[in-house]
Amino acid sequence: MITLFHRPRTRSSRFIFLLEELEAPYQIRLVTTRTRDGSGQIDPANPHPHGKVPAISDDGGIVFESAAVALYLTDKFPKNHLGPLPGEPQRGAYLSWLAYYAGVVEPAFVSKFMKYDVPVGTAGWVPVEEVMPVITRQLASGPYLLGERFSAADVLYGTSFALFANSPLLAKSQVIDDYAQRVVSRPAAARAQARDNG
Ligand SMILES: N[C@@H](CCC(=O)N[C@@H](CS)C(=O)NCC(=O)O)C(=O)O
Repeated sequence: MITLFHRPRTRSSRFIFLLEELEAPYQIRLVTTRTRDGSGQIDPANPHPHGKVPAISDDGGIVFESAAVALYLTDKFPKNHLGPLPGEPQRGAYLSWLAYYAGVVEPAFVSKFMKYDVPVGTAGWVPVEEVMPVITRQLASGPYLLGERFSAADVLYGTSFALFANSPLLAKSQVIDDYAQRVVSRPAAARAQARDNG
């Protein structure tokens, strides 16, 4: 049984979406986290080393960080084909998009939000303005990052772009808007929404 350490309306919400897609057995453990306004506290029950969400426990084994949690879950629950397994042709692409999300996409958006100039050539990531054309080009070859195949990578990217839909952080793009809508209009997303408060 998977336990998802979760705070509503945060990065852990999309893991309810993923668990619903996977039809995996899971329970939600609500935790508190620190918040930007300083009102929240790390919850000692949360196994994430910085008290962030998401984290999961699987019969005592702990997995933290969104990309790792996504990969762990799609490997463990392969029935609905949410992630190519070792040996499948798209495995490398899948791992790349997950790692790119954690190592490039998120830092790029946070840099922009903080109005930091990305020290290109030094930082391991690049500005949002370099990231988005890569993703848009990728989506030209299919409705999802892996072409015709919907995967957990789309849960990460699609929910993020849906969140930024009206934000100045994300330049208007029909391709990205359509993609985000395609992802968040899936029935599992609605089921996840209904469980977001635990
Ligand atoms: N790198 C982490 C980021 C997780 C994260 O920052 N989650 C936020 C909620 S959206 C959080 O727990 N914040 C509390 C804190 O920063 O202490 C991941 O990708 O899973």
